[in-house]
Amino acid sequence: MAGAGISTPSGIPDFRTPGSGLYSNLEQYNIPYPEAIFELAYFFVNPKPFFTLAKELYPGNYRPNYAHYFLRLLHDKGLLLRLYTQNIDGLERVAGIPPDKLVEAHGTFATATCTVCRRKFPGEDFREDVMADKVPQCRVCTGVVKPDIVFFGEELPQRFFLHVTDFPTADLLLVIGTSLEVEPFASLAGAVRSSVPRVLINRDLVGPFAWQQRYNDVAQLGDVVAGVRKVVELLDWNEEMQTLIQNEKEKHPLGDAFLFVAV
Ligand code: CNA
Repeated sequence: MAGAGISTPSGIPDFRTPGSGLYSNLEQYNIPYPEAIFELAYFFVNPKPFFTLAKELYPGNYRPNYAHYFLRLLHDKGLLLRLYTQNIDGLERVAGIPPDKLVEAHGTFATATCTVCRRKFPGEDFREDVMADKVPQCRVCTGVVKPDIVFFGEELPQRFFLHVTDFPTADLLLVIGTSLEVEPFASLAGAVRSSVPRVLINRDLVGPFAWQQRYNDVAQLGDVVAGVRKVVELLDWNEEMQTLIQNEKEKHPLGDAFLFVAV
């Protein structure tokens, strides 16, 4: 289970970290209260603030970091049952984790839907509009097109419910970079068998790690990248990580400053 904390090392602010988090820096969005940016009622009146954020997070602006590549390595080794992420930055895909291994629980910019006629489009079709600060419109009915990001009160994607059965079959749960404050995602941490170790890698204790610890829970507190690095060292996967990251660097020779930040 992953959250915004795996992407802060890539330069994307999370929500709740005081000072740097999005909730402390809302002036640029000109919204009455933080949640308004993800509320449908507000969006229909004023979609601009959401599209300002969308412009920032649209795929292509940021690069994955060490934490994403660790998850990719788990996949390469056949050890990743599923990656449940709350992130909407798409960096798991960019890191090479195939979409069928992913549950993007709070949606994605990879696709978008017309709010009027419900036609679906590839998110890429609206990149130009979003980058030009234009609210994207449906080619067919001219309705506002909303990227498939889950707003408050909207149903989670089907895949969330389809793969929830992964949890009782897992034999290790990693919880990385999340405040575990958003439901129903947060409760999934309780859905693994009680004999299954749960490993939290995060700046602080969160969710059941704070209030309902199990005897076999492990918490690696501090910076996400440092925590993941420690796990990689314990597993003796240093070399494989380096090779993977080096190969990725060669694939993306330009514009990957953030990859280097965290490596
Ligand atoms: P959150 O509530 O902002 O919590 C982030 C957690 O990560 C906190 O516990 C932080 O202390 C911790 N954290 C942040 N950076 C680090 C770091 N470098 N090292 C260690 N710990 C760190 O975010 P959640 O994901 O838990 O909340 C769910 C929301 C946030 C979802 O709906 C997302 O869509 C939304 N979000 C996503 C992104 C993104 O896609 N990158 C960015 C901002 C918010």
